[in-house]
Amino acid sequence: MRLNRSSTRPLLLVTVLMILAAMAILIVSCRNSTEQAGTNTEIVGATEDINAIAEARGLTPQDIANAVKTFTPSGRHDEYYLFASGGQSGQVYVIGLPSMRIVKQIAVFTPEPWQGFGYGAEGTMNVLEQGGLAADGTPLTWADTHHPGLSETDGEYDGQFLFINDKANARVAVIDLRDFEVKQIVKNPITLSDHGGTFVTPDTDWIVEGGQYGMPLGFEYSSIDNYEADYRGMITFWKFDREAGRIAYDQSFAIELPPYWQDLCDSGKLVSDGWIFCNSINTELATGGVELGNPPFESGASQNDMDFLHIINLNKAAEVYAAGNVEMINDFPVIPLDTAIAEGLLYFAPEPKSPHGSDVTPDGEFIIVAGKLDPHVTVFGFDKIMAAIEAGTSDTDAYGVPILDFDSVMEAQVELGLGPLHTQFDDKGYAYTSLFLDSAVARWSLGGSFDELNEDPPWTLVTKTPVQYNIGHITAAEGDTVSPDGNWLVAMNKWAVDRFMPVGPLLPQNFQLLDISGGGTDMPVVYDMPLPDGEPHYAQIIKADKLAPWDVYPEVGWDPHTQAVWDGAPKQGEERVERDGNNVTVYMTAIRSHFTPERVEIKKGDHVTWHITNVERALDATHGFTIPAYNIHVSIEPGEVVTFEFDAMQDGVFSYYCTEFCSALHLEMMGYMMVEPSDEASAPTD
Ligand code: K7E
Ligand code: CUA
Repeated sequence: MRLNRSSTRPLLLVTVLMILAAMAILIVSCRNSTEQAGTNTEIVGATEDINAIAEARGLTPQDIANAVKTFTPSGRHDEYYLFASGGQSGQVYVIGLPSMRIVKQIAVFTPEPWQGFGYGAEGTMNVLEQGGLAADGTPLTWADTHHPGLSETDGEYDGQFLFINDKANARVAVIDLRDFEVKQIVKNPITLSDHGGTFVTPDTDWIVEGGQYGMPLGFEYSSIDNYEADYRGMITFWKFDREAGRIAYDQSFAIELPPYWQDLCDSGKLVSDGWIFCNSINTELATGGVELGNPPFESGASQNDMDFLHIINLNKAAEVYAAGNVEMINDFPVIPLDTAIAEGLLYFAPEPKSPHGSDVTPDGEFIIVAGKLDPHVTVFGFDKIMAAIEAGTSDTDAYGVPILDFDSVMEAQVELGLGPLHTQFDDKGYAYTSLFLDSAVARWSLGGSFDELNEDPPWTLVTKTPVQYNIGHITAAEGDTVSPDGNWLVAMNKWAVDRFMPVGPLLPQNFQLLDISGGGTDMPVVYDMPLPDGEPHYAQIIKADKLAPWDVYPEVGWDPHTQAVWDGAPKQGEERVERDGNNVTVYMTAIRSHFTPERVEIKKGDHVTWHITNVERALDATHGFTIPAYNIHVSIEPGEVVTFEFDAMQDGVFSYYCTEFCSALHLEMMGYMMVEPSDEASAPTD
């Protein structure tokens, strides 16, 4: 069904449209240069007169060019998937590029009704419960998602899995890209907040979850007066079992770190494969207390000119873990800080100044750390780091971690502007860094092997494009791989301010698409997209043809949580209601436009287990199912079997029905669950 993207027809069409657009530009700019925002002229009917439309809508030549670059006609698919964190929604957005159309929201950490996630369906309830319990004993149902990470093979996105972290509760989720559904949530057993995740190693052997705020590992209480002695940072390495499509909890481990606030991490690649790099803040060990007359965190944690880039030898750490050289905290293996130092698997390099972002270049040779409170990005050379480690150092921090000499590991510093945060890469030897305070994207030239790819001298700022406004992350097409594509970049702006029609005091985010295919100073914003959710920190962009999602589940009776057929799934012709004492089991099928059975008669107090198989094989023939008053809602995609359980605590008549408008007789796709009152005084029935 998908269009052949290598066909020349779209190209031809684009060329023709470009020529038409260019003609329109000339005419519009001659006639209408003073009337920029005029939208008074009405466009009547299906005119193909581009000049007239442009004039009527007050479009500039640049607007028309941008529109032509991103417009995607009905039925044509996008070239890229953008997987964006859904921020506080605890979910993931799937967006097509270059059209910037939202195609899906994947429920991850938060109940989501349409997908029937967290409203009874057993598999989804299990995933939520597995994700840890809140203080009151109920499953955590929200998350602060930050960094989605696509699975990789040989340093290239492979389109199989997506991981994402929850900063608020230090959790990591696994999404299977065959059906775009979350399969697993792991709760970090030793700390409460994370940030440096999720990042994967080049073959997805490990999923990195770096910590954030210092705390006593293992959730023990200790007064904040004991911060230096009792509080700690950490980094966790989750082993990924690709075959099982799950994190192997019992093959995973953590490293104890000083109680600095570890921030963003990245995996080494190619030459630096096997190493992990995390920036940090609050090496001051500030403990706040502005109400007591102490400096507030914002200044207390920003005193030092230098913080510490954490340089971790992951391969060596894995050996130390395998040798059992660990301490158990909450039954989870942790390499103690002293061991990490003694085994030479942890080093620091000074980094200016309260930095944010740590990004490894596509060749693995350089690590870019953005200054945040310094107008520079600092480039560290991996070979220089290795040489400095080899040469040894006597300098250590207060915890005994060796500190490498800044000048001997620093390759370059590039002044970009105010508030540099995150860096991405292209195929032309450029790096791109978001500038939060400047509200801009900076393009700058890399050195080393990248030097030959463009005309610009190495390590220099080439151009800046203003964005609207307060940019956080940027993400480039295939931007974290060993071979970025270099055509598109999305600026993820936190403030929209005046970009969209007013919607009250809570405004959307603004994702802006930048065309980075030209070199030099050519880097226009071509599309603004409001994202009606806060606050998606990061996203990754993958070539669409790398994914092979299922159209429908492979076989009827498919359990998405085992990714296999379940033998017990209700089959057509074998639908029934079984009773065993107070336990009732319903075997139901769904097909346009009826459920079988259409009557389920039970008694108050029964424990009900209900299975429904959607026996459809047609694309998009999803049925929903709800029982009023019982807060049950499931989505049953073609082939899928869903199970839910409940206690029939309320008697009465309940009309269950299909919630997806699946056919002309969808309204008739219903049935009655009759719950007969039972005599409370008598013994349980049967
Ligand atoms: Cu800069 Cu969580 Cu990656 Cu937000 S983080 S922007
Ligand atoms: Cu099935 Cu509506």
